[in-house]
Amino acid sequence: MAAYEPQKSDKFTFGLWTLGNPGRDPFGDVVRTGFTPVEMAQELGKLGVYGLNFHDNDLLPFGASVGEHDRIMAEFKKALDDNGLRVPMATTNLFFHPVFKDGAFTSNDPQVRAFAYQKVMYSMDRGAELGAEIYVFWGGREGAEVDASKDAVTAVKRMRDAINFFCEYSREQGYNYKLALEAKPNEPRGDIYLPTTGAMLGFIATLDHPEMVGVNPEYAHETISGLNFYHAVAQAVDAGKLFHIDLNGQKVGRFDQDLRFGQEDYKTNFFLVRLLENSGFQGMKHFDAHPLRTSDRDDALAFARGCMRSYLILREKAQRFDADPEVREILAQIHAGDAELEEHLSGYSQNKAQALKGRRFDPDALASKPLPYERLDQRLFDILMGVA
Ligand code: DIG
Ligand code: MN
Ligand code: MN
Repeated sequence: MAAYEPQKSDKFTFGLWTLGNPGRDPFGDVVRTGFTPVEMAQELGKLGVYGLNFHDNDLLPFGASVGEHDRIMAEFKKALDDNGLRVPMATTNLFFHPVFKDGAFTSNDPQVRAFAYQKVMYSMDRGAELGAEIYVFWGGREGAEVDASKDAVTAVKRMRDAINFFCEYSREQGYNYKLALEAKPNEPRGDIYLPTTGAMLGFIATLDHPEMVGVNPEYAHETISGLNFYHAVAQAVDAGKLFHIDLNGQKVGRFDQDLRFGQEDYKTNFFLVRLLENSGFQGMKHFDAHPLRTSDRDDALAFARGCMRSYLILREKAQRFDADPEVREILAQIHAGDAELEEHLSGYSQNKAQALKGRRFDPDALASKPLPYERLDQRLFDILMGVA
């Protein structure tokens, strides 16, 4: 097996909108013919990809008849079967059609909110037909440019009503969905409600069925906020809420670039991959990204190969780092524990409180303990750059 060749066991997945992207941007027209769902199944099936994901309208054209949708579903199912691919995740496009210009679940118009509910239920039905087990909600239009137009507390309540409704719908239909909420701070709206993964974790606690709902953090979205994506994912892992993840690349302070995974910031991606691997994450390694506008169809396939290759290289670097003698020596030094004292720091008791209150510390001696973080970080750099 050649090095860095994706395997089904790696569970790499792509959204239909990734290679389907024709390269249009707010300042320029399409530059290439996007891959159709069947072409994606054929091309990505050859690359060891595990599955394809979709928004309803990536596959089923908005406004087409149910009969036409049935025909397309049958064709797509055959392509999936012929190429050994699954559909682990589905989601709804609640952001492209003008009807959602002021939100879907948070729209001021109850008819728009009701239409969004209808669209989600139909899309959940179709996703279940394809075997999807994760249902993602990204509220791209759930936001505001004019806060006078909408009470922000009412907006959160409407989001909660919607997610509670779809939890009940999934249970009543007997679907095996786990719902994954995806945060983004802005774009396309001036400000989007529930803007970070942390905000989503707080929101989930207010739901009727919090056990059914987790998060789908996206690298670009936390990075747009200037946050450390590795830290955001770590909190989701700790909470048992990392149900799905959107992997891509992003520069800080830019619009949502959805770049190839690993294209920017190798170090954060290193710690992210190390966390996913060492925490035993069993979910999909999903790429929510698209080829550069400068890419033709051949280079678009290089984008897909690159997303997976970058992950596999970083996985090997993480193993190399964890096994490195100098790294292990430094971590042993800085992680030197004190089992007896640490016993007092987790799980309250009156005895522990009294013991800590009465304990004598030498702050100056503690402050003088060496922390060779420069040496440690340089060692990581050497490993990432392939000179160690
Ligand atoms: C944007 O990053 C969102 C949409 O692409 C989709 O709703 C979700 C799926 O991963 N990510
Ligand atoms: Mn994005
Ligand atoms: Mn995403």
